[in-house]
Amino acid sequence: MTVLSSRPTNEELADLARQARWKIVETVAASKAGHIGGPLSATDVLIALYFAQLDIDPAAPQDPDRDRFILSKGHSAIGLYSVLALRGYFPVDELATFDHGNSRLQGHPDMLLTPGVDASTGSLGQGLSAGAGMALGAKRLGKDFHTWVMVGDGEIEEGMIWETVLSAPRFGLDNLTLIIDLNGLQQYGWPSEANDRFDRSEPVGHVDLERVFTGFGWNTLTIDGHDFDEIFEAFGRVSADRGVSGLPTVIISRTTKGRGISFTEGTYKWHNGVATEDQLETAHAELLGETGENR
Ligand SMILES: Cc1ncc(C[n+]2csc(CCOP(=O)(O)OP(=O)(O)O)c2C)c(N)n1
Ligand SMILES: [Mg+2]
Repeated sequence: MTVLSSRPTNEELADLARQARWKIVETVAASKAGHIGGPLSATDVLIALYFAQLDIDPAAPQDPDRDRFILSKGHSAIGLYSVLALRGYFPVDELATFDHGNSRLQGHPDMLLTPGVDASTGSLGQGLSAGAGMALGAKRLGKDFHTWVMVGDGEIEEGMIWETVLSAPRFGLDNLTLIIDLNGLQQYGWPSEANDRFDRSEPVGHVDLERVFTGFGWNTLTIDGHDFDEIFEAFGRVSADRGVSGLPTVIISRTTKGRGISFTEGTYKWHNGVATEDQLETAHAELLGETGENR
């Protein structure tokens, strides 16, 4: 179904990711509000999904047989919109309307407004349950499509996530893949005696997620979520497992919050934020400029 004639090279994907990252920071600055760190950590995986993995057609966003993708960490909407625009779901220029009252591109994804958005999200913790429902529905209807869900690492503190982690293997959902964007930061963390403004790092740093998910009966893969070879190795294993283990797969995607721009990388302070003119210049040079670092 996908309209791309062949899979882009890693270099082409990296170039698309840089464009998407620029659109994220530029759009949020123009709208004067929005999230930065979470969208930037997820960009490479989103580009890999939309340009080389998902069986989709931007011209037929409601095709009942399309693969589904749910951005459960809905505050990263601008990251998804940037990738959807580059993939051709709507004009890239429309990103300039982000978060405006009458825009199709709201601050959190709205499946009734935006072509390519498969679930409305933003209240953290709900997307995996919705995805399991889609995967179960596909089984019941005898459809082949695959359902992908991305959650944040802070988001998995939500109890509803674990209800589905418990039940998805029981329903044999090998057509469901969970991606955890493990960027080591959320918005706020545990109170700390050493720092009365909270320790904002490592929301689940004390948890061995591989052991936990394996214990719940999931196939478990851990990757560098900024390395296209590792991303595609994981995607390949998901595809190869369809009809084999009968189990859902979790991809633990190790990433850096704010990835790609020097001043946003690795800090909770850019969970959300609006870049100044000077910062926009720096971001543009680093992402797209000839002399930039091209991270
Ligand atoms: C149920 C719920 N509680 C709180 C929030 C506010 N909130 C938005 S983003 C965020 C932090 C999420 O951290 P993480 O899941 O690690 O996302 P990322 O690091 O990818 O931005 C919080 C608490 C929310 N959107 N939904
Ligand atoms: Mg996080």
